[in-house]
Amino acid sequence: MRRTGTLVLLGSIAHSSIVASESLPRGVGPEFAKFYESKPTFACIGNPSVVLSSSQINDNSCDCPDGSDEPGTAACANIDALSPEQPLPGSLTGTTNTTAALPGFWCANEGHLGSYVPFLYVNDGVCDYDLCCDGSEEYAHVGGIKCENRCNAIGKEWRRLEEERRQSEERSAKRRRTLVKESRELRRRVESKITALRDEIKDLEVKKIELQKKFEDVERSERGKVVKAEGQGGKLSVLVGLAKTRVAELRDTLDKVLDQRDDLQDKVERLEDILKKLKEEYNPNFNDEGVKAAVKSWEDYAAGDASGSSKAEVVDADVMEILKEDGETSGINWAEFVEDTTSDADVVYNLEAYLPSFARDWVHDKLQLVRVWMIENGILADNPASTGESVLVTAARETLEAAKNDFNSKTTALEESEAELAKDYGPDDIFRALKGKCVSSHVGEYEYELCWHDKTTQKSKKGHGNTNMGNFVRIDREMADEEERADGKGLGKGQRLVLRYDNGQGCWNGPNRRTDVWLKCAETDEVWRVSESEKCVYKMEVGTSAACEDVNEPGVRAKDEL
Ligand code: MAN
Repeated sequence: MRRTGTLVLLGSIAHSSIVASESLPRGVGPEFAKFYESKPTFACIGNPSVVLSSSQINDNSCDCPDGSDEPGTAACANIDALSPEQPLPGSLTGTTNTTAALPGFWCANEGHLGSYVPFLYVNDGVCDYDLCCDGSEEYAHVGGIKCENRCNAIGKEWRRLEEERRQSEERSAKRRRTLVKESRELRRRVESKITALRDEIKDLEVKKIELQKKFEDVERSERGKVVKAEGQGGKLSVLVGLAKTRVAELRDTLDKVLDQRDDLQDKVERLEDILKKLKEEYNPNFNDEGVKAAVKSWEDYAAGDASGSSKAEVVDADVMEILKEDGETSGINWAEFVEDTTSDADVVYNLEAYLPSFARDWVHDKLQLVRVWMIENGILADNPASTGESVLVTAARETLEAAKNDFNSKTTALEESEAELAKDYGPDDIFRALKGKCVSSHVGEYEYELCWHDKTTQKSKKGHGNTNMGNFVRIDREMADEEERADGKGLGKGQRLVLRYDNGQGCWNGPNRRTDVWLKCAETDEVWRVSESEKCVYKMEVGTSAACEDVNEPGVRAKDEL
């Protein structure tokens, strides 16, 4: 049919009960009825100064400059905005400046929707059922044509399709509501994560200051500690350290006493020799009382010595054994005690080795705290590490570092969450629920994939690998101006959401690939078509319920309506 596809439903009155009254002239639509009330005269609608007799209405002669005297004929079709370009041969005005008062010939279409038909189509010998299902525009039966009234069938089919469309719209709206709900929940989770992180960071700030102070205090007090290297480990080890020092002192004293004894023994021997000599060489006949008494005392001393003393003899070999340096083969092997670095505290630490790895860090922290507490309260001895840093200082430093690391990672997580919350996820935050999900479609030699708020990809069906067509940047709005498609899978006319994906894989000798993803409301998410208007600049047309109108749930008032 010649007009199919170019027809425009003019001023459709979406209610079949609104029809022009019987008394009105043919072709007058309901909204113009008031101009045609039965009067002897008729004033042109757009030019009321031009007054005609009522009999001039629909007399097939265009008398009004705006054509309003011919609502039911094609006589004024030349000034009809829907007619071909002016001026036409026979045009009254000869200009295109005239504005037609009426939008067209009114077809009441009872049983369907009333609509206007361009005046040019009136009595042109063609049934225009798309606009005039009752066939009333061919009332003159030009060339014998008779256009039967098909409004019942056409109206019924239209209502069926309309019902289908309405149901689909409802399903789309329902899915949209589900997405909005999911998005709200996701937003709520990010918000509560942010609140929790802010609290934790605040606590960690305080904790960091406390731990810094504690670390400095511990470091200071540890620097002044006396019991260090010798007395490693627990109380036993301290005792061993003290005993070793004591034994060394005693051995030193014994050594000196022995030297003194030997000196004294020398002296005694020399004195005995003198007295022995005196006894042997003195003159008993010489009456010297002093010499006689000395000899007598010597004889008594010598007699006592010869009878043997009951005193225990100190055996030199034994003393020499005692004086030998302690080591593995003699005396006490101190190393057995001192070199054993396993301290009482280590026993506590070793418990960790038996734990599963996921619990180890947590338990380590707790044990560290317990251990420090025990050391501070004198229950455990401190255990200097090989670095020379005491365990107490190490523990304080590690706890401080752990708090700092925790603070830094939580600060980063907070920044990420705040940025995430500030991102544009479209009306009602709806794309938050879709983020990371993908839809794809086979077009030509490629499979094209759209991942919401992530990237677009061109996948070769011949196994040439995937090409990034852009990474998500932002959401824009643009006007679409395309014919509606019969299957509804097209952008149509009106404002549409456009997702920009930029900076994809570089194009051979060209810019980086980018994609504009145009969205139109649909029941299911689907990539309808992909085109490459310029090299490596792609346009994806996608149906999704995320792009549907923000319609409220039936029976539920929106907040601002209350
Ligand atoms: C590939 C595809 C095409 C693109 C050319 C550019 O073949 O990504 O879409 O036009 O590269 O060289």
